[in-house]
Amino acid sequence: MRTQVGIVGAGPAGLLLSHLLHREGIESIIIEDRTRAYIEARIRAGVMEHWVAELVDEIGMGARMRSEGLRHDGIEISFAGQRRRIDLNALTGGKSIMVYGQQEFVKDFVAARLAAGTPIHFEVTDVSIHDVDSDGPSIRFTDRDGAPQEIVCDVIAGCDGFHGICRPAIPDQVVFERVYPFAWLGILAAAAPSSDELIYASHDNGFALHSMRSPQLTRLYLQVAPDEDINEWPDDRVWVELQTRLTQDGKWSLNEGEVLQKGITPMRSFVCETMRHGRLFLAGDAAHIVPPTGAKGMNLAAADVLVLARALARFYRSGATDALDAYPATCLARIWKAQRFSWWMTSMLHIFPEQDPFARRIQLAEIDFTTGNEAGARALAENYVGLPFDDGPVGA
Ligand code: FAS
Ligand code: PHB
Repeated sequence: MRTQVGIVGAGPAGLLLSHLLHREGIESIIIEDRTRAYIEARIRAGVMEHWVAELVDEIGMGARMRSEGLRHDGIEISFAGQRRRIDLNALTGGKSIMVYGQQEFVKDFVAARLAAGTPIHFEVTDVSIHDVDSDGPSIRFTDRDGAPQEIVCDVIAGCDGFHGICRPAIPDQVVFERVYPFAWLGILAAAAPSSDELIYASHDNGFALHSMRSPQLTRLYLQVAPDEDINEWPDDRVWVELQTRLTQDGKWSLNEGEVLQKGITPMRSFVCETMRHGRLFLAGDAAHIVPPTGAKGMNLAAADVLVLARALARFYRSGATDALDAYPATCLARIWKAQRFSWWMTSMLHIFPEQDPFARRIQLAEIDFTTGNEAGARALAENYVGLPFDDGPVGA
């Protein structure tokens, strides 16, 4: 097969990139190692930054998001027996977040790509990439019928996530990593959300988060040990701990319901700054991972592919490679700010092993200042709804 851009991975990064390229008249082919049903059912991110929701509207993909998604103008933080609201809308000149599950985003974009005639090869195996140092790189794989296939293209977009095969193909990577001493146990419950907005809770037992997916579905998370055995957490133990950590102000209780999904996600900060090698460009989780406390993962993937799509459009229009050459630096300016914010939210709200009482008092003081002082609250709000795009490279 021959195309302009070969995309490895049909997650938010790969699907959005293909859609943005299509609008520029640039062809792509997507390969995905899971089934369509699997990727459309996988429960992951829940929060879209303001500009991402606007971008989804601008590219004609906002109908279901606007009718089924939940626009939120604030979030709440629960600590030291109280709950305080961060008025995102007032603090950011009218911006908000959109709560719309990543799996819904994936469903919308898979349908749109297939309807537009973009080939998506699901259930591929034995994927390898070749000649990325040439102007004719290729992707080889076995299709779901067991036939060997090859895509010859101008550019390969590595959108295959943290465990994909594209990043390992890059030599001499410049990598930064921090693994946190805890994980998140997440559940999806058939229960009406107990609050209209998200609640981030910092309790002496650990962090907890109340989120949602619809008026009938609540999404909840608990901080647990990094090597936690999920079998140690039967549903009733999960609910008891969620009630303890989230309703510490004593003025409400959490609606409980059937647990439809339960899983443990490890927490790390990871950046591979070498986001480009020849004609291979990494985007999204293939290049970076953030702890989900700041709700940045999917939003960073969207930012990377918007930069890449614009750079590819410039290249195909004029032959100029300057924007492609600047791709890593342009993305890293945003990536590192999102990493900092995610690290800060995580450090402020989680209980660290062997954390001494002084450190806990400092945490509580930081939450008190952030939620009680306009400057502190605005700093959180601006980062949470999504910073404006800037072009300055980090640490050049
Ligand atoms: P993705 O990992 O979503 O997509 C990569 C795709 O490539 C996958 O479909 C994969 O099957 C495919 N692939 C992998 N290897 C391949 C190969 N060799 N060939 C072909 N295809 C291949 N973010 C938040 O903001 N909030 C959250 O609550 C949150 N929860 C998460 C929970 C889990 C368990 C995980 C793993 C991540 C979570 N994230 C969360 C982060 C997540 O939302 C990512 O940021 C987002 O999926 C990034 O999108 P992509 O870069 O497209 O990567
Ligand atoms: C979610 O709804 O899954 C969610 C929301 C906010 C976060 C992390 C996850 O910070």
